[in-house]
Amino acid sequence: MSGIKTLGQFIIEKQADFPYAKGELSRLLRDIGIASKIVNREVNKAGLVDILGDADTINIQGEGQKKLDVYANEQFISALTSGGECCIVASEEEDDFVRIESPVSKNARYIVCIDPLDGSSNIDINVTVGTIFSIYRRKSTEGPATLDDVLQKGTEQVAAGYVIYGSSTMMVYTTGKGVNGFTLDPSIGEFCLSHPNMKIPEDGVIYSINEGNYVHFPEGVKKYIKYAQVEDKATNRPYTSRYIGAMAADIHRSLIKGGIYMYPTTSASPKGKLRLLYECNPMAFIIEQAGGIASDGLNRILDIEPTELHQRVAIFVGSPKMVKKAEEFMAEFSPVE
Ligand code: P6P
Repeated sequence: MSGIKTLGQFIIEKQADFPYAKGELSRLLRDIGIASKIVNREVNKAGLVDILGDADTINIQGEGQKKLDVYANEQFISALTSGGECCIVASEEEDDFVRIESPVSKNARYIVCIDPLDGSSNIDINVTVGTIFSIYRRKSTEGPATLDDVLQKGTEQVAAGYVIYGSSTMMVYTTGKGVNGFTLDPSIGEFCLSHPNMKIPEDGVIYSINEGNYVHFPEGVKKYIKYAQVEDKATNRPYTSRYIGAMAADIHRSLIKGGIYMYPTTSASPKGKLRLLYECNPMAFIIEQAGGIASDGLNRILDIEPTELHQRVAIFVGSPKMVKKAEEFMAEFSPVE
């Protein structure tokens, strides 16, 4: 395999970046990679087996669970359990955090926060979905890990990543030393390095938001959207609007082409819709590592102190120039009292 570098080879190679690493984080990342390949196999044939549609269950978010949501959640928890490096999993699909009790995990030092299948309503229409994960080191040193080990600020993450199941399946992750992207080569069943050292463009011409919520947006967001739509060739406006309905895919596009993804507060989601621990923090870590910005319109996402497991926040994330412009409109028209 001349010139091909697999995810496993890359992880081992980069382990040297962490002089005290004993391979635990490397093993954890590989476990997530394996579960992603299993989920990918089912996502790719979702239309052929009875795994489409609703699981007739509701998650803590009050959202109907798709069968594939439940399946993906089971696969990641199973991989993390057998891998032995994770002591707690906090999942969008679980009401409470899941403490991993297994002989191999008794000395596990890592916490994984995960959205196993983000944007799963896209499955039935064959549109991209994603997995988003965040990895922390447990803070407690004795006894079973607790909720305090999970509720850590985004700046404490040791790694974060996403998988997008789209026209190809990609994993993009960071361990705090840049961002690298891997594309799954089905012919060898390996994620191969395809996007080394990813950097987000400083500016862009694509904005991504669910404009169906327009009437309920903060005034600053409304003003930004109108700014994006005004003709001004000097600043490449009007911008283009793109919205896939899966955060990982919309943010991946911004990472490649430049752009901004926004999910502000709305009447239905007065604190924002997206979850801090397993959607906004990991995506913020990745985008900052690629040279971008992620805030709630005012505060840096990674500095937000979590208070609850499924805490929701507003998010403005992407190319620095675009996010800063949106923040200016928020400061002027929707100042925080
Ligand atoms: P809406 C998917 O449910 C998700 O969490 C993100 O991936 C996505 O960007 C957003 O919510 C879609 O929400 O309200 O626009 O359908």
